[in-house]
Amino acid sequence: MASLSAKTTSYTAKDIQVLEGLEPVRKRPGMFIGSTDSRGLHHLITEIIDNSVDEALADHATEIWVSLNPDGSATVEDNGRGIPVDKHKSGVSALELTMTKLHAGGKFGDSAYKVSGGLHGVGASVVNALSEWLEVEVHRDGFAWVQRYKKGVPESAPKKGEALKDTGTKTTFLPDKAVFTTTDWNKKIIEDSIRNRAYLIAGLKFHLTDKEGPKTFYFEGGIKSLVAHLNSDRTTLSNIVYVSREGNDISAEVAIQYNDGMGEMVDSFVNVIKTPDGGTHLTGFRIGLTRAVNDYAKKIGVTKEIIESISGEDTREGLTAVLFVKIPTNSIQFESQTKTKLNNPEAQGFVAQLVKEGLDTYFEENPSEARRILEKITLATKARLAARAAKDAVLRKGALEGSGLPGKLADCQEKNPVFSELFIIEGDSAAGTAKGGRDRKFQAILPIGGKILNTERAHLDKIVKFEELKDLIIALGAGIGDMVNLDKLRYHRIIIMTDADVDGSHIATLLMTFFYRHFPEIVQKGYLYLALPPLYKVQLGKEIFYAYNEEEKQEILTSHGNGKATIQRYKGLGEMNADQLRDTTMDPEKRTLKQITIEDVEQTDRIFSTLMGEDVPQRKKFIQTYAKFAQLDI
Ligand code: 0RA
Repeated sequence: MASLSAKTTSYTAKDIQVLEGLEPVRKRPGMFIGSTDSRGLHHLITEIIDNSVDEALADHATEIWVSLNPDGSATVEDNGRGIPVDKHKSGVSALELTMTKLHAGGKFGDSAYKVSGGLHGVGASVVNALSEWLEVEVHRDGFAWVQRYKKGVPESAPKKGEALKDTGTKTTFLPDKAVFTTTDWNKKIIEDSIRNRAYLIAGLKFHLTDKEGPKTFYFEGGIKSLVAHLNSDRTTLSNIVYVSREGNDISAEVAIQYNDGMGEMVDSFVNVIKTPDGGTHLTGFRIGLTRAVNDYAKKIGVTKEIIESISGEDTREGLTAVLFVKIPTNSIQFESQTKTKLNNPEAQGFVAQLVKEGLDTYFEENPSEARRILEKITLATKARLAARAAKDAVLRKGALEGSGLPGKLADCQEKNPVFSELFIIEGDSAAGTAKGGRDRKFQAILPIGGKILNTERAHLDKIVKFEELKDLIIALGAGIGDMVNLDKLRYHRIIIMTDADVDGSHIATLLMTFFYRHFPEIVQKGYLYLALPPLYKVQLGKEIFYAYNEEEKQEILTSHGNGKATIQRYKGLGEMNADQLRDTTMDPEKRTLKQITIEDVEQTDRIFSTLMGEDVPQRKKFIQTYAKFAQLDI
């Protein structure tokens, strides 16, 4: 007892020291991890993961195991060298210093490219300070060593355990509920950061285990695999061009592949941290791309007039690319607070040169693919020039014809867009009924007849010539293409109303594609909706009920004792009269609308590409799989 209490006493003195060291972290956690919400919570786990990733980048670890445990703790284990456990000159083990000293800077083994540094690189000690408890187990020098901490304070020195031959580090920690507003792990966030890291570090294998079991993330091809993944649902125009180079204080890898679509997907990373706002490395990438394209265009005799008109945007139509630069932690510069935009000036020239030379070589060695890419780019240029002319014509036409609004539009009286609704309705007859059922004060009606143009792969020049889309663009009032101005949008509720059948779903999808591609902000702001007309009318005696799906119909029947019911299945909007349409689908007091959101832009993009692209078998498979949700959940 006496010796135990003596030990406790001796640790109390040190406890105070440790506490003093980590006190600022517990006092102002936000200063170290940004926030104490879910975002801050997840910084803890990425910090620990990135320490293992550093060990992999230094070529000492090949596998990382992450588990989310039933008690809310998380474990990160690697097969690296193991954190050194030998005593530092201060008499404390290197392991304990790592876990208790703020910015135990430079760490020990020093790999040049600490992945996390400069961004979240706060060190394991911060995670330790913000954990109810943390346990670290090191396998090294032929033994297991274990040390436990509470809120950053060691319970004892590292304890030597059983003899074994392997090496590695395993950290388990329980985030402190007193610090965080939530301590629930979000698997998607963790999975995404693991997947990114697995893609960026070719050959590193991750395992993520939770109550649903283990999942492995391993991509032999590194960023080439990531580009292949991003393009997996698309028709590609070239092989993946891959180039890499190591400089003195910077290294870069780039993978590039064109597809036949119109979108641009360029992901950039600095030391495995995603830089969604780009920065100097991305600017360098664009410069290199434009120069290589221009030079090759000259070489194959594209006219001077076109070459001079090629814009950066044209070179990136259908471009999928991943750009990964590594810069030593202590010289990374990010712009301002957000830390999502790289600012190192040397990155620009370095990446520009790498991309230029890489593409020059690729074009030279693969003339038929190069020609295909150049054809696509020059087509984009020509279409852009044609669209500008056509768009000007559309706008002029609008200005010339009085109010300029399309003849088919039954507009509302309200002029404030905040209170105005536009119903885009399939078929003239349903639109006629809706005109009878609307409240003309604030509800406008625009009929759309049949299938509209598939805008997934149409250039703007074709779109503005397509009569019904032109009418829609003019009715919206916000312009089109590079002139979109949402301040001029005439309605803040745009409601697509189609029949509840296959054709109706198709038309709704085409319209959603149109908005997603040309007015993404309308979707982002939550202005786009689907109307949900009922599927059944159930008449029981004098009472009328509307059912919006099979279950509701059954419910109505059961709750009325399955009495004598007349059931009408609406095959289309046209079968309802104006009152019914108003009561079930249009009246804000009674209707249900499905708001179209962009939950996950990339996912949505993929769904649209699959639904609207040319890969018919793929589309069929998708529709069969998701038919039930296609209308509701996109
Ligand atoms: C410094 C030196 C050495 C290993 C590590 C750090 C190390 C740290 C972490 C953090 C998570 N996993 C880790 N694995 C290793 C070893 C130096 C040597 O053995 O020469």
